[in-house]
Amino acid sequence: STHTTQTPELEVITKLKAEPPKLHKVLLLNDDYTPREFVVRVLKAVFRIGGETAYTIMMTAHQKGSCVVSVYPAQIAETKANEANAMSQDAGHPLQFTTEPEE
Ligand code: NFA
Repeated sequence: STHTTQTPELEVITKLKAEPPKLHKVLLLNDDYTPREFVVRVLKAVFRIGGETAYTIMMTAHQKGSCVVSVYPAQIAETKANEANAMSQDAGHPLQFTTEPEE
């Protein structure tokens, strides 16, 4: 937001613009133990990703070490990663999701 003094007599706000939300990526990290089908289940349930896309994201992380799942406003990204990590922990899998700021 920008605040500009227009005259000596009166400060005039010429512009009050909301900043765009800061976006964070959610990343899926590979591990050697979590079953592929469980990864796909979490992607579908938490991130509302369709089965074919979920399978492709899972395989990309499997082959490359990590994969961007989606990009959200920072607080939503954190919540989604926390939900996915809780699902994984509850099921006894080491599967991990992380977040990082978008470029
Ligand atoms: N690498 C896991 C396996 O071979 C599958 C996996 C993919 C795990 C993506 C985590 C992320 N069972």
